[in-house]
Amino acid sequence: MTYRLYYSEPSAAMGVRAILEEIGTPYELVWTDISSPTWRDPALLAANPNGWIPVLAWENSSIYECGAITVLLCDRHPEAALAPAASDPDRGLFLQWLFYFSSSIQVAYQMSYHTERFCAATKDEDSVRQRSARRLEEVWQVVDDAIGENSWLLGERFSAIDIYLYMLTTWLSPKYGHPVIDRFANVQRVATSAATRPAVRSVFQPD
Ligand SMILES: N[C@@H](CCC(=O)N[C@@H](CS)C(=O)NCC(=O)O)C(=O)O
Repeated sequence: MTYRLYYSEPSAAMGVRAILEEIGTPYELVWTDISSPTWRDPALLAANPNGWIPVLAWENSSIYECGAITVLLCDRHPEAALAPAASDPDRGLFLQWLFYFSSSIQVAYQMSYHTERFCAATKDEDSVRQRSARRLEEVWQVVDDAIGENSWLLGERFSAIDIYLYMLTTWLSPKYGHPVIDRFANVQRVATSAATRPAVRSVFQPD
């Protein structure tokens, strides 16, 4: 069985690809053009009517949403030890950060990068853009405080959400008025450690 990942660079699909690399399972990339604000490949729209990547397909199934794909891959490949099992005391925290990343942090980035989707009138876009930059400060501060002196989000145990965290830090952009990562020393430490893992490096900093 080979997974198929609807993919583009840079994009949210890169975190899923790094997880597939960590697992070491066969996968194919379906290179997908998301550059146009209006046009999407019908094959992508059939798999995800939102027109977003990532989409993960396998056998006769496919799903979208980074968070859902992360849980699915971790659960289908427990041998990779990328997530606490359902009965593990750390499972709750794993899910908490995964949902926080996709529902709070990713949305704050969307407010910055796709401001028009959050405004009824063009005149409001600057206000939303500025607020989203401040919102990113707020949400990253929450993560930074929670990490404290830990090595990873789950303490001393690496998991798939550390890859997700790293990917999200790569989206911080001074051009959009976002805070610099140095403001969040604990987040930066986890991101730097995640980035040095061979699987992650092979996706985000290929030779
Ligand atoms: N909630 C979705 C968001 C995915 C997302 O925003 N993907 C971006 C790439 S980074 C995309 O496809 N953007 C195209 C668009 O927004 O039209 C997820 O977590 O998978």
